[in-house]
Amino acid sequence: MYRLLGRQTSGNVQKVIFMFEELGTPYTREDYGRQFENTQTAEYKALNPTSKVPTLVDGKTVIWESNTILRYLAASIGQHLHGTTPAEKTDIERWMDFLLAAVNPGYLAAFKNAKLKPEEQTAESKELVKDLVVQLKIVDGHLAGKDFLALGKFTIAEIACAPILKRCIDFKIDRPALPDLERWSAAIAARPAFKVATSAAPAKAA
Ligand SMILES: N[C@@H](CCC(=O)N[C@@H](CS)C(=O)NCC(=O)O)C(=O)O
Repeated sequence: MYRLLGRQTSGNVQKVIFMFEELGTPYTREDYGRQFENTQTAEYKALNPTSKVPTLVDGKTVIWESNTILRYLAASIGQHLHGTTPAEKTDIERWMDFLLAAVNPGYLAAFKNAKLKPEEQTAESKELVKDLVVQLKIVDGHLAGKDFLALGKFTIAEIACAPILKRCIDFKIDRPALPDLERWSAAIAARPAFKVATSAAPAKAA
């Protein structure tokens, strides 16, 4: 049985729950991170030296970095959610990498700023949020006339990107309408597996 370690409120943990629920694969999830204060222990660090969540344990194999976990699960049990050829795979994976490299800095800044008054927000964080809008416009432009990020089908690009991009859309930030991104996000959010991933369900017993 796969063991997923990570609190459900984490967008990166939600990606992995979303994947398992799409696959219909049995797994257990245990609450780790933030308020559970259990990721700085030697035991957890031996599994994941970053002390971040998620971590996936598959027998003797331990995987961390949410997008790497998705690639691992796709290769192991979810080939239909990935491409077949190297060219197909790169079409999918570039959006996963783009999420981490280009979207994530502004996403984290907007996430932190949402809890602060405007006067408490740093100039640097405001610049990052402006850049987030630039990145979201790129995704919006890419999705014009398309239902999916890559290959014309639902893939691990959607599983990696949707939990985070939905939060970006929901932030109260200064941005134009992003109709194609919003349409795509609403369609992915309507999937039962996404609803399970983003609901506040307690951890299943390990
Ligand atoms: N790039 C990593 C980021 C992991 C990460 O930053 N996780 C956050 C939650 S989204 C975390 O562990 N925060 C500290 C905590 O929950 O204790 C991944 O995608 O897995």
